[in-house]
Amino acid sequence: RFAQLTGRQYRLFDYLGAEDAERVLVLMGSGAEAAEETVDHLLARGEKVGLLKVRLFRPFAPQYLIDALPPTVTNIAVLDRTKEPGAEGEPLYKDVITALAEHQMSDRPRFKAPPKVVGGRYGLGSKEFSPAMIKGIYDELAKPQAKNHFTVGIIDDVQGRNLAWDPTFRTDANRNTRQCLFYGLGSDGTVSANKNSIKIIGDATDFHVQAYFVYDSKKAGATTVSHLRFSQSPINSSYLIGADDADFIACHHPVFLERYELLDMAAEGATFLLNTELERDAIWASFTVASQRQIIDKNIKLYCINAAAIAERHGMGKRINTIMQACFFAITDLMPTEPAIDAIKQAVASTYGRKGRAIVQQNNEAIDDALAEVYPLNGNWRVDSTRKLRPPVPDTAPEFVQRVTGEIIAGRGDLIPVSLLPEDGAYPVGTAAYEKRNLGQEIPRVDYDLCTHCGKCAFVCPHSVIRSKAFPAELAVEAPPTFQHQQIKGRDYPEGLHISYQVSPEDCTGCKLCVDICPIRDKSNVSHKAINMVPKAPSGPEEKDNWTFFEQLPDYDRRLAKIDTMKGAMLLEPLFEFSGACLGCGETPYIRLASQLFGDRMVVANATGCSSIYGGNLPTTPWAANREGRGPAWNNSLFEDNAEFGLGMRLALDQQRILARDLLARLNGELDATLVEDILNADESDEAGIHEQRQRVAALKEQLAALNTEPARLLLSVADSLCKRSVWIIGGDGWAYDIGYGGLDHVLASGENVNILVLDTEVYSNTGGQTSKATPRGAVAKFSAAGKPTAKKDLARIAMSYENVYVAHVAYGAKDVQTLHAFIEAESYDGPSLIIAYAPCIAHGIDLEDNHRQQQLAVDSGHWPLLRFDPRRAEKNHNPLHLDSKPPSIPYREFARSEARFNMLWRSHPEQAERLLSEAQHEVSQRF
Ligand SMILES: Cc1ncc(C[n+]2csc(CCOP(=O)(O)OP(=O)(O)O)c2C)c(N)n1
Ligand code: SF4
Ligand code: SF4
Repeated sequence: RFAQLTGRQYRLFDYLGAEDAERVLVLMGSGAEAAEETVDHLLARGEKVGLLKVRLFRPFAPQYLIDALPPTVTNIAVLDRTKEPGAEGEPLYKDVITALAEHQMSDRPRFKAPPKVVGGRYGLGSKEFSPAMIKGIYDELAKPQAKNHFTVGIIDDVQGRNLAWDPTFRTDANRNTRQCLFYGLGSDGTVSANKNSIKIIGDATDFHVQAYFVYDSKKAGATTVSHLRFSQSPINSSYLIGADDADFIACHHPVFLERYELLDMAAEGATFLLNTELERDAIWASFTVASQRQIIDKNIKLYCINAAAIAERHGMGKRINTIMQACFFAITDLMPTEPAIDAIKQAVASTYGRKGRAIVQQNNEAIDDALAEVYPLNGNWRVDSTRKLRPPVPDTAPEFVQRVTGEIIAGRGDLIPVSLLPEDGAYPVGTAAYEKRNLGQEIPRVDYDLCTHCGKCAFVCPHSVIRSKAFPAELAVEAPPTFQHQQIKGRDYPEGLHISYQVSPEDCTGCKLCVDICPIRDKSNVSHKAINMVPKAPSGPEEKDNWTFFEQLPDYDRRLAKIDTMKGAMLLEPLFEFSGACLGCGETPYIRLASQLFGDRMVVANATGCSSIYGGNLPTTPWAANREGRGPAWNNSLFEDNAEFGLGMRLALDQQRILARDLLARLNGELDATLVEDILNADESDEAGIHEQRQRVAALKEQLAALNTEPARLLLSVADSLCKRSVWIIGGDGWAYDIGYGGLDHVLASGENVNILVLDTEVYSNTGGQTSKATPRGAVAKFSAAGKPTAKKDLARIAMSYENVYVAHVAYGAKDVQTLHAFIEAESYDGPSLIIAYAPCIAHGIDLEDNHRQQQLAVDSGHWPLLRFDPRRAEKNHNPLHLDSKPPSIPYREFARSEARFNMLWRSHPEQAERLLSEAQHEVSQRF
């Protein structure tokens, strides 16, 4: 019945191939499709090969497997898409070996001689599994002694387990398929437009269609590549489009011409569609030498469009997706243009209809303009460019960054040999600094005539792009001419000490939040502030030089910085920089702040969520080390066990410290007695104390190295634990309120000295905005389409019930100094601390340019009271709870109606929206 309904029928094992096959592949899953395509190709050339697809793995039915194999088989390769550490073979391989061995021992074995079986791994580490690789495996099976326990796709130059294969091998199916590639910029709509195109063509024509979408986990500015295939026959090509294969390539942003040799992917006679703002006669020169050569050699047809101008004209901002989609249909002959355009317009109506007719109208007009304005670019071309690809990382980067990180950034990660990868899995830090994303068209510039050095701009920058440093004026004598600096203001700092607020122009995302927060305006021109956005183009190169100069200036002595003031705290170097979070993300400023205050002693357990993604976004990480090589140690275990993971870090560090102190006492007679005494009684409650202890421990290590006895060596290995470490357990509300809550509660109750930072976006942001117990009543989120009917869980109140937990509720955009003080107090508290931090997110349906305003509204409406609960105050008979925000000054409605997550409900369920709003208002009033 299933077969009748779906046209698909499965046996426990499906055999395909020659009846008298000698070489047979056994595997399961999607890779079997590419294998089928390869077998068809080889059979057509008379090769005696076969393929056994495993349809049911457990329970495993060995007799059916034996029956399905051709009796002529002599060599079998069993492929597993897994690596089972500690086992002598992978699971399917071992099952097949056992089945064959048991069968051979039976009364009537089916095979004259037992077939030789080898096992191999494929497709691990996101590696491709292509017909060329599969052909390589069949070739290996033809050898008298095929390699066992091989890998395919990985360049294993350490154990030499990889098989050789010919990357130019193609199947007949590949030649009979139309293959299209689209390069888009993350969140420009390219992927959704292609999903729609596939649907249109699949519905309207008799083509079989297929699509793969490749992108990394950066939240903004990533490259997306859509691989679309169309064929008159069913498509089994379960792999990406390869070099020289694409019949159509679209480049949706000209920046890709500098990053990738896109035309390496083009087939002979392919079509190339370029979105460019350049005039016709300037376009040819914008290609690299290699691209120009490819265009000529492969007879590539060029089409161009200024989609950005059309989008701008119709008020669509950067959304060029429907424009480029219309061009795709206009210049390819996959289906007649007219019905395709009708279908795109229908999709526009159903996607954007809810947002209003104006948006639908804008898109429709832009589509019509696209059809009128896309043009072929012809010429008597010759190779005359001098352009080359921009190197993915600067040539000043360390060797590892150039040979590994840079290659991954450039999209050549699959070609990195095993020998170049770190043996222990530890990756260098601070690598996001090499990945210049150049997202901002405008960058901020400080007006030093107005600037009061308040530090607020550096405090709010979600990408740690604008920094401040204080330095003796004489160090700036050799500064580039446009480098800005002036005497630092305020009684706390000496004459001759200068300050500079400097932007890294290539890392700025142009989010404008630094300008938004600046409180100082020019009285004669109120639109001019002490910091303003200016176009990057003219000043960019100078600012780059200024940044390079700024970077080499020494950091201000941490012992002298007044870290409880905003200005002082912002003089500390951030050890979390240039993350790939969304532009204007509300989470990252909290993490950056912690890295500034405590980064050189931080140990971080990070729950899975946005913060683990932008925090450990291979190949780069924003977590960095300072000049002395000190920086946060960071790890991500799981979503659900993060609190326990961090507690384990604390307990391990404490055990090491106990051991070190014990050894110190035992070795006292052999070491400088005063030094031992001072180390054991050190006060590390401030930066000066921490600095002194580090110096003492450095001296101790020297003495221990000279001693060279067993206890001395043991103490040397744990001596660093004698210095203060600050354990941070970080994650989102989905982790803290829901999935990791049991662990969180356990850690709060443990009394151990850990700091927990909850980045509360009030939804599961990383996976697209699902409801959590932190979601406020009335908000629409995934799983709460009719508005969340229940109240937000009061995590702060639960934590306060323990009495010995430091608790803070903060919102940096509403009261920055309260946030700063909460972080300092939390870390200084010798017990569990919990900071619940309000973090506006794209999932709130707001423009993150309004991030600070939304935080203010949340606080002013009473939705997000600011508070600090410090058990140390109770010990002095004071109220431990300190409310840092005033009673609500605006109705809850004013906050709710300013965010689409609430507002949507008034459109879909107006009565429900009103009811939930009044319940939420009641809740707030009750709370105060
Ligand atoms: C046990 C488990 N379930 C689900 C997931 C998938 N997952 C990864 S991140 C994430 C959402 C995280 O949300 P939150 O904790 O609120 O952090 P945010 O992304 O908002 O910063 C989910 C559901 C997972 N990794 N592990
Ligand atoms: S515009 Fe945004 S990214 Fe750039 S410096 Fe300002 S706050 Fe930072
Ligand atoms: S928390 Fe929201 S704004 Fe920040 S990176 Fe995640 S999805 Fe983007």
